[in-house]
Amino acid sequence: MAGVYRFSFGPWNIHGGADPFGPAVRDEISFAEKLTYYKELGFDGVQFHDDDAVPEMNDLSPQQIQDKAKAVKRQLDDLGLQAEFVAPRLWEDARTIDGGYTANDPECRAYALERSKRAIDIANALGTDLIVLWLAREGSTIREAKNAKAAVDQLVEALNQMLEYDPKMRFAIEPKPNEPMDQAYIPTTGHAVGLAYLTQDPRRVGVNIESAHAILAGLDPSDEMGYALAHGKLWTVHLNDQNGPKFDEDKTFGAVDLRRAFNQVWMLERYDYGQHGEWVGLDVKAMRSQKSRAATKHLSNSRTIFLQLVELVRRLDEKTIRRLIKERDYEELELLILNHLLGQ
Ligand code: XLS
Ligand code: MG
Repeated sequence: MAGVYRFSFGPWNIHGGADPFGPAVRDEISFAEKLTYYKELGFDGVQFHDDDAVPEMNDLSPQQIQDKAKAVKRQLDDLGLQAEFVAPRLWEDARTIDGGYTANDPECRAYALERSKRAIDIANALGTDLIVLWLAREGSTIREAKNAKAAVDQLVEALNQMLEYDPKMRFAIEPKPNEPMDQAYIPTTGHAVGLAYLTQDPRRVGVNIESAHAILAGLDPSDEMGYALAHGKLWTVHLNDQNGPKFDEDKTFGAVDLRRAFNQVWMLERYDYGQHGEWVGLDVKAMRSQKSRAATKHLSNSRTIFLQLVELVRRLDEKTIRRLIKERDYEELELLILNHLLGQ
């Protein structure tokens, strides 16, 4: 049965345009105002970093954090929005300079874990059972400074403690091969799934696949999705696009390679993604050159492209495709796909 998709994005996807080489070029928009854009852009779900929901949370008590998060839940309710997930931000505080769960200093590791527990509290207050772990600084700058075997043990230990802290919460690891680190310890979906099986409750550890991160790892995002789906672990996605292996570009979905985007949509559509409550999440950046009023188009455009690709997938001539596969006529199959993408 053809599914109906629900879309989400995080408030960081609407931003002033600052990059490592220059300052913001657009006015900052408040969180409250960003929330009012969701519905008009076609989105019902909000992805959160813990401190998107509760700014300055390191200065607050656990109770204060929960109270503030509950107030945000009321804001969401008023606007008819839902929280999709909460991700602990473990890459800005001074105590996460050397990593979060894999920092060499045990006090810094303890901070990372405490912060993650507060993120779980926030998720509960916002009414979601999903935590996304983007393991930003869990990697190395130089090989010799850290120990890859010990790092995996530390990640398992941290996950076990989080699993124990809340027996209902699920954890989706978002793999990324590099940036900000030279090398990440959990660079691909395979690594993330492997890590899940080392924990005390593998059923509650899955993945968030970001298209750009797979491409940065030299992999095809739809194959990564297939791998996660085979394990029953594709719990959310961060769709976007990426022009080759360089810095993380977070381009509009399909903007670089429409065929690659089509194959991601086909994979999701084939396996009824979304039918068990999964959201179609986007993680896209507006071009820095974009003027303020137009700096949300990357979101609505990504959604539109996704839905147009769904239509294309549903119109595929499956019978001919099956015949061409049987005949092993992959040249003809390729032409069929290209013609289909060209609207022929
Ligand atoms: C960065 C990540 C980040 C996460 C959320 O590369 O994609 O935006 O998705 O923390
Ligand atoms: Mg992402």
